[in-house]
Amino acid sequence: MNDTERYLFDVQGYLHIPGLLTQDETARLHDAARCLEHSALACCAGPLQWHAALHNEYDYWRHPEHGYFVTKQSDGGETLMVEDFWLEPDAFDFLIGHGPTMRYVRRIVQGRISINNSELRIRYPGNRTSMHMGFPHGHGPMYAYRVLGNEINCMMVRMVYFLQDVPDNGGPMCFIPGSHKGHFSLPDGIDDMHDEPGLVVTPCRAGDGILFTEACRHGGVPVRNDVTRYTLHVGYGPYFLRSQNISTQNESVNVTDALLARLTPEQCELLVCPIRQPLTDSQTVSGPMMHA
Ligand SMILES: O=C(O)CCC(=O)C(=O)O
Repeated sequence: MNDTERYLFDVQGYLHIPGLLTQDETARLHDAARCLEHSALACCAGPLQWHAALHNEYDYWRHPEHGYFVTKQSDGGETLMVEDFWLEPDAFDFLIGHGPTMRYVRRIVQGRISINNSELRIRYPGNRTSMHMGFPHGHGPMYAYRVLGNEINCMMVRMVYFLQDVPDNGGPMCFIPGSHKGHFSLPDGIDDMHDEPGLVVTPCRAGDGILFTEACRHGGVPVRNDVTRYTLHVGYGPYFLRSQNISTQNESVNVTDALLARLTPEQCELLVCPIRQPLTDSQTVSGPMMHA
């Protein structure tokens, strides 16, 4: 992240990064995302296996072999969400500690960093992502945006990888720039995201990234063409933040022995911290980790 990018990130609360992934990486991830969609949909045909403890409005299925979580949500059209997508071997592994990404994240998260969130979002035609965060929710301790000692010092941030072109009508992300520093709630009576004052829609090309602080108000405008949108979302923050996936919020990050065995020690350190011990396979995939 150069000084101009840092300036923009500070002013806006997000940064559009063209060409973050190579063409080859993007194509491989897009193919892998579509394969994962098939196994995730098959998973959803099975019995319901999980009820998120903190968000009991979400029903989850868990892949019996690889251990990732799948949920479906409907806002207009449907979203299929696969949390901990890199538990599916092994096309996604290189994103754990991805050099170009880490060079951005290290400029805005200080000290030891870990990954706290990973989602494949599949947004079908008609679907939108409702606006969330901004003041006051985004100012909470886990999402805070601060500048300390002349350095940006964020809590949770997210990198989104675009695996295909997402034009204006393809359901791009949208932001309220500057809302990470806002002090007032959205005025009453605004029900449609397009009516939110200051909304900026961010169409992207395949391989682009968007980095944002969770403090910034954001969402995704409806998919109005007939193309399913595939994006990968990875959350980073100081090492002491626990999982920010909905399925395992504030618990340990969901890893399996199989995933850790194929990663480098540096990659493992991003997922597993001394005070954030992972649950082992025997505690997880076989069932005792299930919530009531
Ligand atoms: O991709 C979208 O449509 C919205 C993404 C989002 O809300 C998030 O990553 O937190």
